[in-house]
Amino acid sequence: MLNCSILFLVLILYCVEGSRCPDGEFDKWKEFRGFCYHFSERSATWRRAKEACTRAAEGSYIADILSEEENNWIFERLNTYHYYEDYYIGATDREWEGHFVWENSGESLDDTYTNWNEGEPNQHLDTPENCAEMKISNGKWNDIPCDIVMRYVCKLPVYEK
Ligand code: FUC
Ligand code: CA
Repeated sequence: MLNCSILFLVLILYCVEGSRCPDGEFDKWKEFRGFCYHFSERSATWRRAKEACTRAAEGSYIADILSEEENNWIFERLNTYHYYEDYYIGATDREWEGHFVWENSGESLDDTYTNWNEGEPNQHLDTPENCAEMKISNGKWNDIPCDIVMRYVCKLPVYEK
């Protein structure tokens, strides 16, 4: 009987845990290790994307990526959707050229995690490339001009509501 109660509680907890992310405008948010992620249907400049992420849910922001596991999970999700588009992430060096930081925390990428594509960031052809995207081809990052319009990833801590 005790075992049954414990199983029941675990089931309830699982159900509650399974629905901790908000409903998105288009897609539901997906949960991974304590965070909810939203993969936008709409496209926007990096600044608009950042604003859209902030508006999407209380406490959400344009995604930082802090580990290989997180990067792989996001990459897999993007591939699962088969959108075949690159997505903005929350890294920028618009304040200090060459010094990429995460928008939400101000932390330097060099102090957290980086997954730049080979040769990146490269400030391609001297165009200012002050924002970062995840490439759908390999999950690696590229610096690109912030006024390019593309989809974006938002992130929201599960417990911050
Ligand atoms: C590589 C990137 C640039 C741009 C170009 C098409 O050179 O470094 O950011 O995406 O390809
Ligand atoms: Ca680049």
